[in-house]
Amino acid sequence: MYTEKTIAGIASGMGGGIGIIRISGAESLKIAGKIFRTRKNVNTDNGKIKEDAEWDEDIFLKKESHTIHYGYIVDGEYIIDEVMVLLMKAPNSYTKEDVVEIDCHGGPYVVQKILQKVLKSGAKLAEPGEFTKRAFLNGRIDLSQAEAVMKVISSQSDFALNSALKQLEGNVSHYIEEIRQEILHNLGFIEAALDDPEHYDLDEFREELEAAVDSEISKLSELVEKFNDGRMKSEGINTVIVGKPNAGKSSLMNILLDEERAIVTDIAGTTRDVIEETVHLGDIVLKLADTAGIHDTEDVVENIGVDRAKKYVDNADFVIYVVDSSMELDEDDEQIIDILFGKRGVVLLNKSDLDTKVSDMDIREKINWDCIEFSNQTRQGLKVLEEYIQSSFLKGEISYNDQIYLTNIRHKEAVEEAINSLKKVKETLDAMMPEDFLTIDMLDAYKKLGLINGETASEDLVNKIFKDFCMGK
Ligand SMILES: Nc1nc2c(ncn2[C@@H]2O[C@H](COP(=O)(O)OP(=O)(O)OP(=O)(O)O)[C@@H](O)[C@H]2O)c(=O)[nH]1
Ligand SMILES: [Mg+2]
Repeated sequence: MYTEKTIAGIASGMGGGIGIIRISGAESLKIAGKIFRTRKNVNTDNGKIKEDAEWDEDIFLKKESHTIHYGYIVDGEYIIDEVMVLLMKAPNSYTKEDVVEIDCHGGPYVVQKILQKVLKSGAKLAEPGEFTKRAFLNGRIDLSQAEAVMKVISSQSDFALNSALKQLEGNVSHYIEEIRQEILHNLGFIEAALDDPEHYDLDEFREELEAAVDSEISKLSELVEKFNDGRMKSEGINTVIVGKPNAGKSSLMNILLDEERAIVTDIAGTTRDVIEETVHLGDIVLKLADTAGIHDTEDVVENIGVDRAKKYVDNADFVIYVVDSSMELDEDDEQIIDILFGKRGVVLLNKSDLDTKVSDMDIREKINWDCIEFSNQTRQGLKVLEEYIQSSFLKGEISYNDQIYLTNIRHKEAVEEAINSLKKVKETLDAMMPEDFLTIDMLDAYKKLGLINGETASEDLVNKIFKDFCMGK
């Protein structure tokens, strides 16, 4: 069992009606007992504790696990707040340690004051993610499940929540673990054959091994292939709005957001930095970025914005190219189209409410993207655009079937590295190289996959992962 100092932190978000202070560790029941009093022990008229009343600080040590106790948190002779105290004794708690949760009134001042009192009574302030880290170190959940906790918290769509919950249940770890066990099994056979060539014939085994490695590579490759799909569905589609100055990009951003988020003026070069917002379109989430109009300019600030816009296009899953169709295409459009090649996207022939000078044909001569006649003013084409994006990314309905999705880049990288090692195993087999070469690469694949559930993760990696957690989790 991983034992460390008792930790405490605020587990609730700011501003709710109820605040939660969580304490975990061997001292947590004792600490809570010190600062708690029941109704009998306080005088609510003057907000003080009754001096003559007896108090047993070990009260919670004697209470059953999973019970709730009503009373007051006190500081010296004064009451701080009226609370409920929840006891979850080891090992039946989030961290597998003794855990106490204090439910108090949700005001930031009161919550902080109780936390300070808990800290003064012997607990240490929890680092971000430290509760979950203890759950991991104490073996209650594995690393991929710990990461899923954060995904549940940051979910912004049904798909995200659903895949995070499945990961939390351990479906990613189980799937990977099955493949690991297969590798381990084969590895065991090779080692046995090397030790005892009389009883194990490796030559016969080669074919079987090759087939096994092929199937492992294909299962893992499928995970990698689906990664982008899973990431987009779960975290959102990185969507970038580009175009020349004054084309109507910020106006489009505002319409999609349904609020006046970006500044819109008739002055070219209004948007200078990238503005990012999240938009929900039915089941999908767009991470929308409005960028500075791209054109040749001497203006230093504007130029930085233009460079930034280009970088966003590089990383985009989807690009919305806004063209002011009331003006002829020019060299700046050529420059924009150059950076769009190879990307996925759509062209909006904007300002269709004015006299139009650009048609789909003019665009199609230059880039093979679909065009939508559009107007921010009359909202012509808005529905078409929304449906276009949805149908481009949702092949059918988003389904919540049993498919395993990797949505974490760390997992994807580990899988890719394992695939590389397995490919080396195949090369060794094909080249009829000595068997001990096989074991090195197979062991490597086994270890790489072990990074996902944390079995082979270094302390540094574990610390790095939990650093990104929120406070109190
Ligand atoms: N008639 C008409 N005017 C539009 C339309 N869309 C935008 N505008 C106008 O065009 C001007 C520029 O709009 P913005 O949305 O600021 O354009 P932008 O592409 O963000 O421009 P920069 O930030 O300078 O790159 C504003 O005066 C808008 O009111 C449209 O569909 N029809
Ligand atoms: Mg703008």
